[in-house]
Amino acid sequence: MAGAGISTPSGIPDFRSPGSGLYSNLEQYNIPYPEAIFELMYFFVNPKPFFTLAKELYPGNYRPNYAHYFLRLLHDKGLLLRLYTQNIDGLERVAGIPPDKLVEAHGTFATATCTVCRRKFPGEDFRGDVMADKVPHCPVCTGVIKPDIVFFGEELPQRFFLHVTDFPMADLLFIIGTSLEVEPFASLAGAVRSSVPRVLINRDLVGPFAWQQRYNDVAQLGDVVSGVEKLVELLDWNEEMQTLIQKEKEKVGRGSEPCFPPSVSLFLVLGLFRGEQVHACWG
Ligand code: CNA
Repeated sequence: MAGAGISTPSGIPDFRSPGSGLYSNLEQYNIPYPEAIFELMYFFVNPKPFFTLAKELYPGNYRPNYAHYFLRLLHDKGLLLRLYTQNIDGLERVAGIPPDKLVEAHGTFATATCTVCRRKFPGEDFRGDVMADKVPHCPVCTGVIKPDIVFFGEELPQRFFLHVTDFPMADLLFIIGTSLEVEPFASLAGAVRSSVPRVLINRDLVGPFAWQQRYNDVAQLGDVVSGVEKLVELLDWNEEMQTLIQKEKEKVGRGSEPCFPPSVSLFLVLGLFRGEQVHACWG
């Protein structure tokens, strides 16, 4: 499970970090309260603040970072059952995680829908408008176009319901860079079997790690990238990570080859922390 905190090292502000988060820097959006930016009723009256944010987050502006590539490496090793992300920046796709391994729970800019005639369009069609600070309009009926980002009160994408079968099957859950404050996403943290270790990599304790720890919960508090780096070091995946990142930088090759018994080494590392308190850190 991932949230805005995996993308702050790429330069995209999250919502709730005091000082740097979007909720602390709302002057430019000129909205009455933070949530208004994702409220349909507000959007219909004044779509500009949302498009100011959309301009910032539109795919193409940012690059994936170490944390995204760690998730990609899990996939390359055949270890990633599914990545549930709340992020709308598309960096998981850019990092090479295939769409069938992804649940973009709060939607995507990859597609957009006319709010009047409901026609669907590729998000890319409106990139020019968004970058030019224009509210995009439907080429057919002139209605306002809304990227397929889930607003408060809207249905989550159908794929979100994959959680019903995914979570009971998981044998390890990473929760990275999220405040676990947005439902129903946040509740997924409680959907794995109680014997399954949950690993939080985040600046602070959140959700059940703060109020309902399990004996086998592990928390690596601090910066997401240094937390993931420590894990990669303990797993002895350093070289593979470097190779993957280098390959991606050069935009050549197919990424790392899947290799030898990854699940064994992962559990060995976690085994080191079994029984430690939730405040325990790696390294
Ligand atoms: P949030 O509520 O802003 O929480 C982010 C969490 O990550 C907080 O607990 C932070 O302390 C933590 N964090 C941030 N940066 C770091 C870091 N470098 N190292 C360690 N921890 C860090 O964001 P959530 O994702 O939990 O909230 C859900 C909202 C935010 C979703 O609806 C998203 O669409 C929305 N959002 C997405 C993006 C994006 O796509 N990149 C950006 C901003 C907001």
